[in-house]
Amino acid sequence: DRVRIRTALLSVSDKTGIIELAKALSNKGVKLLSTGGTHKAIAAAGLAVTDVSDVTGFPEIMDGRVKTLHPTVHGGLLAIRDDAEHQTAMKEHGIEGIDLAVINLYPFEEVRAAGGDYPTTVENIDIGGPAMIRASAKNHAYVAIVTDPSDYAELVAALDTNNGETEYAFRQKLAAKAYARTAAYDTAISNWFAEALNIATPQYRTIGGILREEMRYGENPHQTAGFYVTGENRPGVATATLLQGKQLSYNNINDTDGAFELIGEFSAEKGPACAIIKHANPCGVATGPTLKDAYLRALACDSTSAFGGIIALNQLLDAETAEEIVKLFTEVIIAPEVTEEAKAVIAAKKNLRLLVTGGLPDPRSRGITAKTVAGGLLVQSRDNGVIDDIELKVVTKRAPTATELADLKFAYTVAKHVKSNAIVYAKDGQTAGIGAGQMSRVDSARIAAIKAEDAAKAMGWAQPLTKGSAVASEAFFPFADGLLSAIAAGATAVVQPGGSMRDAEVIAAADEHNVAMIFTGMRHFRH
Ligand code: 93A
Repeated sequence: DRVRIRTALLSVSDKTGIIELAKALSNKGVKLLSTGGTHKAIAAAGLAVTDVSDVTGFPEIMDGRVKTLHPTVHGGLLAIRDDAEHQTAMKEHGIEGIDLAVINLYPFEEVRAAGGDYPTTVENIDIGGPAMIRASAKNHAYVAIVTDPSDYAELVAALDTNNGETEYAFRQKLAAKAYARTAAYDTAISNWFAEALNIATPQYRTIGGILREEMRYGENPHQTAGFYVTGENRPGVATATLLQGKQLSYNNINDTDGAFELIGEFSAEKGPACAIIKHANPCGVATGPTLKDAYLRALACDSTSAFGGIIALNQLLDAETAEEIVKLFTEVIIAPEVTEEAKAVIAAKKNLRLLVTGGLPDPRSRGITAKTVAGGLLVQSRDNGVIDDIELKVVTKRAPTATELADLKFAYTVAKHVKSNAIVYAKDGQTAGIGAGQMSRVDSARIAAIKAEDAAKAMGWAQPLTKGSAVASEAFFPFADGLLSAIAAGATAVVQPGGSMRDAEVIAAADEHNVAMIFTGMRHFRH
């Protein structure tokens, strides 16, 4: 099951390490075939290399769209070497076996990420490359296929060890990687189309991505993990630049994503805003006259839980805010931009990770979310509903005041990013108490109220912020009990989707306490 490499075909867009590899192969007496640009680079290095056109007897045509799509190339890659009929066909048509293919594709993903225009992006869809990769990988019984420049060294080492031959197990492994590559490539293409055409229908989307990095471990140390990127052109944890601190962990990435998706709801014109996240749930969110105020107000909601959390900011992080943040142990800070002064402040905390995104995600943008279930994947379009776009319905005798309405919208926006069942109390653009992830809505309401009392004690406030607050429930109150619990905590205004069989009961309970309630008609379950 060992195969001597006599002929190799090199066709690469990313020319990293290709000359060194060509030299090593050449030194082993391997005949090199290559396409236009790759041929030029190898020949320029003074190595003997044959142009694929000389093998096919056909020039590269149509700006290179057709260069390797030829029976001589594909026959050379696909022929079963010890099959008599295949041998006859090879002789009859002058086909030479190709034992090694080194191919990487037109940089579709890079062009897409750089926001290339439509025709440029389309032109970067590689056809011949994936065809050769898939052909070589299918025929891994005889052909070695290398698609990743970081595997060149291992290939050369393997040839060194095995006297110019490749082993079956090695070729198998390379083939597996090759199909992972072409699958990821086509996934990127299909998702680019879905984005370009603004389609969120599952049939037009594929789930998958390119492995960006292997994590040290997953959610727990005994689990393996990797971070796959889909190439979506969206400011966030996948596209951010890590300015300092060690590699993000699995949990960091998950929490940071939650933090930044939440803060994306607060566009610049809404003024400074800050979200502090623990275990993918916010433990404090606030707006403020300055970013520092927003941070301190977010922190006040639950300063105990904020320890070791993730902090997301909706605008340029300045030194004053950074000075406050570094007083607390924080895992990650993520912001659209950071001043040089703020960078210097954060530099003092070596382990603190600082991520810069260059912008805020658009909460209205389409996209997909996915989760695994045993034997499958559940895929849905992003929850891109925004309360500002909803026609709100006042269902109680009393309508909310302007202040209450602002807080209702704020609370509802935060509740969208809290695991169900979610209850969020807010006052003056600051969360007062957050109840997350409970199996019962009443429990979420109660826990949020307890958290608000704890916060008042910790801050030395006369009373919790829930007194005179607005409260949001991300799904309807099935009974009046959850609402009554919120009213008992001091809420004077309520927002919820409505739609329960017992809406009338719930509305009556609100009216009885002179509480203003609005229905959104849009649920924000998050499980
Ligand atoms: O335009 S293609 O889809 N048609 C082809 O026949 C073909 N053959 C190789 N793209 C094709 N390639 C790709 O060209 C390879 O996958 C590689 O990315 C690139 C190398 O071109 P060059 O050697 O001219 O730089």
